[in-house]
Amino acid sequence: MSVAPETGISVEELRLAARNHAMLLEALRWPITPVGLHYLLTHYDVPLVDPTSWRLELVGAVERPLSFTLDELRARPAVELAATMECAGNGRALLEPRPISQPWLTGAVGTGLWRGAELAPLLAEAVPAGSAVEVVFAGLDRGVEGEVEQRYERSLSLDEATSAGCVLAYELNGAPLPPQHGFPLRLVVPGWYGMTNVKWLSQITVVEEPFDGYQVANGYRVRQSEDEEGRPVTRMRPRSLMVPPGMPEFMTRERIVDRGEVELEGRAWSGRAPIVRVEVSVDDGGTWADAALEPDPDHRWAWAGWTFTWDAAAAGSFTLCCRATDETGETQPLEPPWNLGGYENNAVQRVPIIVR
Ligand SMILES: Nc1nc2c(c(=O)[nH]1)N[C@H]1C(S)=C(S)[C@@H](COP(=O)(O)O)O[C@H]1N2
Ligand SMILES: [Mo]
Repeated sequence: MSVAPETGISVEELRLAARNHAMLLEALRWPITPVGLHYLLTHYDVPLVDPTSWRLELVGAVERPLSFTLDELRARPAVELAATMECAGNGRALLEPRPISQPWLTGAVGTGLWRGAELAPLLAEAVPAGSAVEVVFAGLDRGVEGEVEQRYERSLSLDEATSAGCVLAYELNGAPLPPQHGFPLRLVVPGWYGMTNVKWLSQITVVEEPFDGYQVANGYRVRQSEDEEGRPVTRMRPRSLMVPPGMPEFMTRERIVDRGEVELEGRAWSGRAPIVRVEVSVDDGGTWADAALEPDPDHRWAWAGWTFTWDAAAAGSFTLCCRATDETGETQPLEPPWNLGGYENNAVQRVPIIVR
């Protein structure tokens, strides 16, 4: 991963940004993100998959290797899971110097209603060997990254794979998965950053040594330089976003509202622990006041809504911010800690606004 001195966005970054779109922030109004508005991130190409010949293989260090057709998976007991998913690189383009990769601002997030078969009982039926340590999930997409040709693959510890509530999803928001979100099957790991939610899933391999594939050993590590081993990116840090209030100016997208009470609203999530507090600042993080938080206890893994009434009594220019705190006590920072890959930037969102 290279790092840009503070120059403009390159054609390569623009090419990535035009393929991998963010969620429009006004879509925070929906508790479940409409499919076309969910963010999208695909490292290589979206594969064309023939669902009649496709199989999910569960192999490796297991007593009983298993193979499923799509119909066989659909015939198993189904679960439905509302889960917020955020790309680990969300906020990358706001770091200085800018790590060169998909140049996300703040919108690489969405909440899907995923339906599918639970992973844990499938693993239990295969009976992992006593020496098994991890489970590797492989997609059908291929590419070259960091000069390594690979399929997109990520691993989880056997413990996490059986206890995290993972779902092998074949539906999103009540319809079969669309091609770009992983048709015919994807892994959904509630609470983890997006990279672990492997799309176009075709093989699950139980292994007896820690997996050292590119997306685990090289990608998605928090480190300051290439020679550092760093630590792996795992669960989503607390974050909140607001629906941009009022109306935008076309080019700058600066917000414009009329004087008086302004209803602010947004969503907050953390993959580590439930959100316990959201605060709003109308003076660029100088002072903070509590927002009303509306978590949905039935959907722990989906973002929680929040609202705040701002009495915008005086005309002028303001910077609105929001910040979330989860039950571990972790709060979003005002300034993002930098790392080479530009991961886990959960710094508070800043929304410039003119009151007229
Ligand atoms: N097979 C495969 N799975 C993948 C990816 C990929 O490129 N290939 N991208 C990952 C990353 S980095 C993210 S953030 C999420 C994005 O999921 P979405 O495009 O459905 O929003 O998928 C993950 N799963
Ligand atoms: Mo991602």
